[in-house]
Amino acid sequence: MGGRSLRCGNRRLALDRTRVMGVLNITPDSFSDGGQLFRSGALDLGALRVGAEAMCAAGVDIIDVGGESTRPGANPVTVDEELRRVMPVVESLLELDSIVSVDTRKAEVAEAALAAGCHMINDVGGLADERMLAAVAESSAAVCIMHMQGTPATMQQDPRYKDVIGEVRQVLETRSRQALAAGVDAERICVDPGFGFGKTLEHNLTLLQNLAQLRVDGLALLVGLSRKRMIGALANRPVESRMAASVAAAVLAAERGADIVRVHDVPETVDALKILEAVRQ
Ligand code: HH2
Repeated sequence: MGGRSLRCGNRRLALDRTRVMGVLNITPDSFSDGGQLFRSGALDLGALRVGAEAMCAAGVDIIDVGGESTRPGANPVTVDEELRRVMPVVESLLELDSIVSVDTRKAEVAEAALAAGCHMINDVGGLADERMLAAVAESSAAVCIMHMQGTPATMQQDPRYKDVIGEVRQVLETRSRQALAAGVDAERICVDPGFGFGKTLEHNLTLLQNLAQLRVDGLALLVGLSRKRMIGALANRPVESRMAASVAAAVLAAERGADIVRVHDVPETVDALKILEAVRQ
């Protein structure tokens, strides 16, 4: 069978249309959905499972489980705490039909998740942890390499670029070529410009306007704009009222070449992308 696809362990995701990655944050402090899955401090696995099943019913392609908030100013969590949050959820979700991704910057968390059978590692650190590349290379899982300037604690203090498109592209090119050289097949790699990760509103808009230039070596392109600060700034909406603007942003990103959009509002985004698909030539 021809056509582009992303290999995710024993699954293959055809990239013949824009695919949807649904966010499942296992964090008490994520900026838009933090805390909802914690009841009196303990993780509510039942509620989580119901949420994940609803995403599957709505047509999600990938569920992205994250145990550390990376919102601007967020404090890092320890490896043990991240494992405690993420692993029971990964094990539960692997019983479902979806591709399961783990959003982590830590090689130790990635190693445990890969050993449990997760299909993808979403590394917002862009392979900054030295062992991350080896962990992914030894598996057959997919990896998302995201661009971030600085670290979540300080990244929004004073982000600067001479040429934001060129610089982001350069980093994605370098890191993905390192992955290729380490033995990760091209069909297992996605790249992501990392909207809001060490970027001003102007930087984010420049990246979105020129998204097509961020396609690196034919690799899959993933984009996360959902409910972010830039969406809030443009629509003048607090975080709980950013759904419509986020869906619009996802459609625009898809039209400009995103293969996968990472979103909180799965049913609405799936519907919106059907309209785009119907008018696509
Ligand atoms: N954005 C966030 C987290 N992970 N991964 C990729 N590949 N691309 C992104 O743009 C991206 C990401 C931040 O959003 P969210 O998970 O909603 O918030 P928090 O980091 O506070 O949990």
